[in-house]
Amino acid sequence: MNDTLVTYELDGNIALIGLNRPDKRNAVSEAVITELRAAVVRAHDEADVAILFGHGNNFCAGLDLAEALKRATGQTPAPRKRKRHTWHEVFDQIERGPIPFVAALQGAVVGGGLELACAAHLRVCDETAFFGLPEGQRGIFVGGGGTVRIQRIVGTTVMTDMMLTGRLLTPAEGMQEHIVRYVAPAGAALQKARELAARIAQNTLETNWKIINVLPRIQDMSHDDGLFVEQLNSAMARPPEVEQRLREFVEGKAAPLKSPTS
Ligand code: 1HE
Repeated sequence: MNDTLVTYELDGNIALIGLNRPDKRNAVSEAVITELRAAVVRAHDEADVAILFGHGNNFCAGLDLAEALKRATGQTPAPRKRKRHTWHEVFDQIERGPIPFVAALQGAVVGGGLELACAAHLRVCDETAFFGLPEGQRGIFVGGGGTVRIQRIVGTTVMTDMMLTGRLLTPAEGMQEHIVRYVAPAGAALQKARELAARIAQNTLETNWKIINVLPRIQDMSHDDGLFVEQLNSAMARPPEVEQRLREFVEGKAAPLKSPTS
């Protein structure tokens, strides 16, 4: 552990990205998002798989409510321009980037913490985990992509219940609602995530890229479009003549490009 808000470690070809604000239950401030963005970009460059976890007893207590209060009361001035919401940008980099992310979850996985977890491609929790969307109680609304990601995972009925009543889900309910795929003993979520990441890292980069980038897009398509894109992707191997054409150019044997007027 070090004194940054987000830790980064490279273990072979697996990056470990840790939310590191345990005294505030890893609540997500703008500074956390900035460090998370840097860690994710670095993992894209250096790793084949990444793990997202929280230092301490909780994965993440969601939006930093103290910062939110400052914004709500005008103590933090509103930005002059409308920019893309930083959470949307960074969570999309996780979900739609070049490498798979595994989330290791324990304790509180609530609000924006659940939204962040759901940007990962595979989630494992331990027996201490609980999942919730307390936005209703705080008088706010989900803003980290939850309406898109969480709703697709658990469905409208479950998400509506979680938001209206503030109901917290147990690990068993998390399994039932597809929030997690694995439940480990208390304290063992990160170890389980490392095992899963090591297995995922044995796949080719190309197939992992297709699994995390093609599958979710096809989910958003019609039946016909989905089958068409599946065929394109399953037949995406480069035909042998590509190498020949590239070689011709590199070796100066390709026909020169003609100007439109010649
Ligand atoms: C925080 C936050 C936070 C804790 N922002 N400071 N999220 C929530 O509504 C969840 C709010 N948090 C909690 O309900 C509880 O803290 C927990 C169930 C997560 C953990 O309970 P516990 O008993 O272990 O810790 P605690 O005593 O409540 O909190 C410890 C410290 O962390 C305390 O600060 P301290 O200076 O008094 O020690 C808390 O104030 C601080 N803390 N959570 C700021 N969230 C883009 S839209 C997303 C919308 C949302 O995410 S809404 C959900 C927000």
